[in-house]
Formats: sequence, C-alpha cells, structure tokens
Amino acid sequence: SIESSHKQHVAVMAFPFGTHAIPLFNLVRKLAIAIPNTHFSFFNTANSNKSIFLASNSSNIPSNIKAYNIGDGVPMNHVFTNHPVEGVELLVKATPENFYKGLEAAITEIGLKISSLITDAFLSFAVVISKEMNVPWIPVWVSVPYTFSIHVYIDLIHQFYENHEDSDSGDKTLELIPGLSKIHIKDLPDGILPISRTNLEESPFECMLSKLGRMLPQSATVDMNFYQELYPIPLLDDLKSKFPNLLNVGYLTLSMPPPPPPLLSDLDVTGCLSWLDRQKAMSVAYISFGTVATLPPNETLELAEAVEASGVPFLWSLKDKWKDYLPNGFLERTSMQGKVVPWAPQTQVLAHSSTGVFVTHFGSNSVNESIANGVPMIGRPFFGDHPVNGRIVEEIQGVGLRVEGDVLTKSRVIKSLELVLVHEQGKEMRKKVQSLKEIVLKAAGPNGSAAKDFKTLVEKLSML
Ligand code: U2F
Repeated sequence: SIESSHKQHVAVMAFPFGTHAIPLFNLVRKLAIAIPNTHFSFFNTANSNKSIFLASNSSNIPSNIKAYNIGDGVPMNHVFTNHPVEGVELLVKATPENFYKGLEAAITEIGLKISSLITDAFLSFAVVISKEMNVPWIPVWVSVPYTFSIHVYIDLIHQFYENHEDSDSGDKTLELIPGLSKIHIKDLPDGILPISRTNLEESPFECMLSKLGRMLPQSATVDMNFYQELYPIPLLDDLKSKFPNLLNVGYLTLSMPPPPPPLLSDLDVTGCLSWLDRQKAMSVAYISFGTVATLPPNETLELAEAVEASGVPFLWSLKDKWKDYLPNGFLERTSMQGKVVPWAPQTQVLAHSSTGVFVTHFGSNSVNESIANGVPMIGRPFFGDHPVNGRIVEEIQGVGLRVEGDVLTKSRVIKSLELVLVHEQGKEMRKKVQSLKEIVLKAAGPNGSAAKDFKTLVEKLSML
C-alpha cells in the first residue's frame, strides 16, 4: 500500500453547500497536523473541493489528507432553475451511492480499511454506513447547539405543534426544551415541522434532515462548531446528559487567536482593509448576506437608500450580478462614503477597529465571526437556522437586533443603524458582545475548553 506507515484511515464526508464544507475541512486539517500517522480521505463534490483547495494555499494542506470528488447528482446538460436548494436536492438524491463509490476507491488506494467516519451531521445516512463498517460515527454540527437540540427533540416538537395547531402556533415558544424557551415555533428550520413545505413536492433534503433527531443519538461523539462556555447552562446540561461525548472544538472558520495584521495584507486584494484603515473607529457598517441567500431587489434598493441617507460609512459585499438593483447613480454618489466589493475578507473586516456593526443574514459562521470579534449585529434572516440564530443574538445574547418583520425597508434600516451605532441600547449591545469576545478568546486559548475537547477528539481517533 502507498501509505503503509499510516495506522488509521479516517473517512470524512462533507455537505457541499453554504458554508458547511469549509469548517469541516478546517477541523480535518487541524486533526491531520495533530495525528500525522493517520490518513484522512475527504469526500466532497468536485466544485466544493475546488473552492476549498483554491482558498487554502495548497502548501498548507498536510500530505495525510487526500480529497476525493464524489458525484454531485446533477444530470448531464441539466439546466438549473432559480430554486436555491435544487443542487442540494440533486446531491441528496445521489446519496449514499456517491459516497460509497468514493469510500471504495479510497480504501483500495490507501490500502487501509476505515477506522472512523467523520461527517457533516446533515448526512444522517452516515450512521448506517458506520454500522456496516463497524466504526464510530462522528458527526460535526456546523450550526449552533440550539438547532442541534431542536433536531434531537423533533418528536416532542411535533406533539407540541399538533396540540397548538388551531391556535396561532407560530408565536408559541419551546418552553418544554431546556435552553430553548426563547425560540418560537416560527423560527424553526426546514425539516422540523411535519409539513414545512407549502407545496407537497417531495424533498429528499428535508427527508434527510427529518431523520437527524433519531440518527444523532447513535453517534459515538458529536463535534460542535461552538464553545462550551457560550451555552446557557440548561442547554449544556441537557445535551451533555444525552450526548456524554459532546465535544466543543470551537469556531471552525476562524483561526483563534486571530493572526497578526502583517500576514493579512496579502489578502487585501479588494482594498477593503486599507479602506477601513481610513475610517473612524467603530463607525462602519459591514454588509453581507453570506453565500446562499439573495436579498430581493426591492430590499437591496431600500437598504442602499437607507445607508446613503444615514451617511454611515459602509462596506458592502455584493456580487456583481446584484449591483443592477442598486438605485441609479448610487455607486457614484457614495464613492466617498462607502465601498462595494464582490467578496470581502470578512473575518479580517470584522476584526478591524473601524467596523461598528455587521448587517447580516445570521448565517452561523457569520454570527460566530461577529461574536469572536466583538461586533454587534443587525440581521435579516432568510431560511434554515437564520431565524433561530437571530432570536439568540437578539433575545438570548442581547448582542444585536433582528429587523422588524425580517424585511428591510429604508426607515427600518435607518432606525436600526442609529440604534446600534448611536443609542445607549447599541452601546449596551457592544458591551455584551465584547464580553462574549473575551469569553471566546479564553475558551479558544491554549488552556481553554476547545483545546481540551480537541485533544479528546485526537485521542479518540488515534487510540482505536
Ligand atoms: C450557510 O450559510 P452561508 O454560507 O450563507 O453563511 P455563513 O455560515 O454565515 O458563512 C459565510 C462565510 O463566508 C465568508 C464568511 C463566512 O465564513 O466569513 N464570507 C467572506 O469571507 N466574504 C464575503 O464577502 C462573504 C462571506 C447557510 F445558509 C446557513 O443557514 C448556515 O448557518 C451556514 C452554516 O451551516 O451555511
């Protein structure tokens, strides 16, 4: 075999959509460095592998990681509609056969059978594969532990929902579930409520998600993209009692502690950081809605009018194809006030002292990055875990606000910007988010809980 010096062979299966595969890959890279005599086979679609390997300087990728491209389920000459989850549905339809193919290829090539299976937790069928191979299944939960708990309690939520179906159930809160008393039924992600789709069109993706609650308890260990110190006690106690091997390995899209500034200049190809250098401390609104959600044209217009009218300096990550929705002459008129780029070095932008507020979609990684850098948020949730994340940010952590009605209008944005950047309430939010940042820095430090949990994971993988 080509890798006969390797003792273990860990198979890693990614969910190649949104910002799921990057945090998983970052974890695997850390593991591969920590256990150089273990081989890691990373199964992911060609597109997602390409973007990960392009983004990370390939000299940074340890030689004991090998990526395999698995089928994405997209038929030849397929023409995509505008439906955002179409690609997801096609991939899920192709599972688990596409992953099996990859596994077979890797086992033959490496000459070692699989010793453990690390997967994005969404891939609930992995538990079946792990049982067939008689190896531990280690799901990685990219979102927050609150949504993990929502999946674990799916049966209870169904009961609760059915009991309240005739009343206005959307506003009911999940008081029955430890730590989730502030979460509303209407915040729940897809795949939780019995029929969450208005059209009854079959969705393999929702079907996969709806099985998670029953599959997760069959895992050997769960890895959370989170810090133990950030949980509310009832949620932590409850999850620990159900998952004794719950590990919180810390935020996986960030290097903690943050790298020193000199290393960053290379990344500033769009000039965002040097532009921020010229702005006043805590004055800038950084705007981005992540990699999947698209702000509707009318809201793009309202948001642009609001920032222009407010005079707040802004840095907006906006794909070129959406620029057409900006008001006429907006870019020219605001050329001194703001900057629009197709992609921003977000973690460095949030770490910059000029950034005062993050206008976000409440994607998990974005929220994590904002908290780790002590930046308060104004949010406009779209789907999935965004509404739950928004509820946590606004009502549990008190580090931001969710725009009224979850829709951006000129007046709501102006009001929100003033509230966060100028008013006492905003100062309070900043104080709170700064204290969360301190907690994160400590938890992520050499003696913090994340390092301890990471070490436990390393031991679990190497002592099999
Ligand atoms: C899906 O979320 P997204 O990919 O839309 O959003 P995030 O989880 O917030 O991740 C966006 C990442 O892209 C980076 C940013 C984040 O790490 O730093 N980024 C950037 O570097 N520059 C830019 O100009 C814009 C973004 C999904 F929609 C959510 O529901 C989930 O919570 C999430 C994770 O499960 O995946």
